[in-house]
Parts: sequence; C-alpha cells; structure tokens
Amino acid sequence: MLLLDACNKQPTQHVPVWLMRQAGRYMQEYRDLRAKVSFLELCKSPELVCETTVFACETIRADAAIIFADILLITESLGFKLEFAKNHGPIIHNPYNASHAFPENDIRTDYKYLSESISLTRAELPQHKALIGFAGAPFTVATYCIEGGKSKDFAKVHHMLHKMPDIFDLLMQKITTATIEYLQLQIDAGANCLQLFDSWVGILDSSTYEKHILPHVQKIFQALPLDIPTIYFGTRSKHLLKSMLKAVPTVIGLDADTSIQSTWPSLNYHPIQGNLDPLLLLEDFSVIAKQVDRILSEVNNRPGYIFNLGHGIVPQTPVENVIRLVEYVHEKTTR
Ligand code: 1CP
Repeated sequence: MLLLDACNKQPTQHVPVWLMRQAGRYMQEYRDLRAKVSFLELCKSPELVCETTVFACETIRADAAIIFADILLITESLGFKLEFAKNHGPIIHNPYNASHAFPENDIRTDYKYLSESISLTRAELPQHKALIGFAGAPFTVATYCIEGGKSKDFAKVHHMLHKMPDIFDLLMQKITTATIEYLQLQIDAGANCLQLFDSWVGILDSSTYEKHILPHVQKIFQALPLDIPTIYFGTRSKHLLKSMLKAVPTVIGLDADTSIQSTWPSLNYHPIQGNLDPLLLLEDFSVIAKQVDRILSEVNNRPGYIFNLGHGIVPQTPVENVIRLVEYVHEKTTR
C-alpha cells in the first residue's frame, strides 16, 4: 500500500494523498444521509459508515480512506454523556470534575460497532488503499470533557491543569488506557495505519506539554504494535514538533502554519504529512495549484512524505476542487 510505504520512507510510484475530514459535510451525499440519520446513529451503523467512508475515498480518488467516526466517541465509555446537537457541535452534558465516576466499561463491547465498521470497510476497499483508524489524543479529548464541549479560550482546562494537576492527570490516564484498547481494537478489525488527532495541543507551551501531556502520548505509541504505522497530528503545533516526536510516531503531521522547508531538516527528515491550508480549497484551482507546487518543491522528491491538508476540509469546499487536487498531486509526482 502506497501510504504505508511512504510512512516507512520507501519510494512510491507517486506521493500518496488523503485529506483530513475527507468524508463529511462538503459532500451533498453526506448531507442527504445526515438529513435522515443523526450523527451518532451514523457513527454506530457499520453499513452506513462503510458506505460513507468508501464513497468519499472513491469520489476523490484518495490513496487511503479514514474510517468515519469521531474522536469524542471514546468519552461515552468513560461515563460522559455525549451529544452532537444540530448546528452546535459536540456537547458533554456532565463535564469532568473531581467527583466524576469512571465506569468499569469494556471497550471491546462498547465499540463493537467500530470493529464491525472497520472490517466491513476493509473488505470493501481496494486492496492497495490503506484504511486509517484514528483516535483523539488524550489532551484534545480531555479539553472537551473538561469544558463540556468546544471552547474558545480553554479557561477551565488551564485552571485544572495548573491548579488541580492530580485531577487532570487522572482524566488523562483514563483516556490513555481506553485509547490504547480502542486503537488495538481498530488494528484487530483491519485498520492498516492509525492517526492520533491532537487538535488543540498547540495552546500549550513546550514545558507544560512535556511534563503533563507527552508521557501519556508516549504510552499510547509504545503500546501499539511496531508493524502498524502511526501518524501524530496537532494544529498550531510548530513550537511543539520536536517534543511531539519524543512520543515516536512513525509520521508527524504538520499544520498549514509550518514551513516544510525550514522545519523538515530540523526534524532529521522524520516522515511528515501535510500541509496545504484547507481554506485554499475555496479558491480558483490556479491558486491551489501554485501552493501545491510550492509544497512539492519544498519536499523535493524525498521519501517519507504524505500529501494532506494542514487541518480538516471545511464544509463550504467545492468537491470539484478536492478531486482536482488529488489528481494534480498524483500527476505532478508520478515517477
Ligand atoms: O454531520 C455533522 O454535522 C457532524 C459533523 C462531524 C463530522 C462529519 C463531526 C462532529 N465529526 C465528524 C467526523 C469526523 N471527526 C471524522 C471522520 C472522517 C471524516 O470526516 O473524513 C474525523 C477524523 C473527525 C475528527 C475530529 N472530531 C476532530 C479532529 C480533527 C480536527 O478537525 O481537528 C475533532 C476536534 C472532532 C470533534 C468534533 N466532532 C464534530 C465536530 C463539529 C467537532 C469539532 C468541534 C470543535 O470545533 O471543537
């Protein structure tokens, strides 16, 4: 599989491409489906997950599919009441505090639907296309548990981390243990590669990251089998990349603010993924092509590179641009 070869720094016939949030709201077919089923119902229906995942991958002709799920599903087995409210985003109705009761749940039972979704999807996808499983990294998941949903300033998170570090750490430990089992379940069901999304880690400075967050992320990557490549991605994480690499993911994701040219050498050419600004996909294709050319010239044909965006596709993105983007990267990099 092209994606796995690139993760392992092997030469590939062209640069592999997949896009974060490639199966979602920018597609009419997805919106039509969501008019009939709620987001959580969709996540928990293996046939629909398989259809959504494979349809998106085939429509845009990506080299890999990412299983349709969400980083917050894990919170349900930790005793949080999760809701995806219409036009509001995720809500946790019982935000984390010192008296939170963590239930003794079994991940294999709670996420049987995910296991089934992955085996169905793996069977449906062409052999040469990798299926990516994923989870939220402990800090990013913890932010939703503590804030009760999305947050602008993460005030409660900062408060707990600095004023009640033991309570914060207990939550991190519980998420970490659950995440290891959750990722192992995805491997057993047929996932070929795993991505850990640390979307909000960039709000931390590097010493806070190294002290309170890194040990948990390290534990996750250490627990996983060596033959399944891993990708660790954070946004606004330019100042943390060297610390994040201490967790030893196979690949490190770069966000759109990070320059490949000036950053890659300092990471000793560790395999990277990224990093076209997703907002560029709203522009004319000539504008997109120019930025793709710039990225590819910075990569300069080195192995260990996966093309992706610097963050997820935004809902207003024209599907046409996404299709052309994948095609363009393939054409430009075919050996
Ligand atoms: O239909 C809908 O309106 C629900 C919107 C939606 C979708 C399509 C949510 C709610 N999650 C998802 C799917 C999803 N989420 C995928 C599946 C694959 C794909 O779309 O191709 C993945 C990989 C995610 C990951 C995810 N969820 C992240 C990490 C990536 C990132 O963008 O930083 C985060 C932070 C979430 C939380 C979440 N779930 C949903 C929303 C709207 C959010 C973000 C809320 C916020 O801004 O804080």
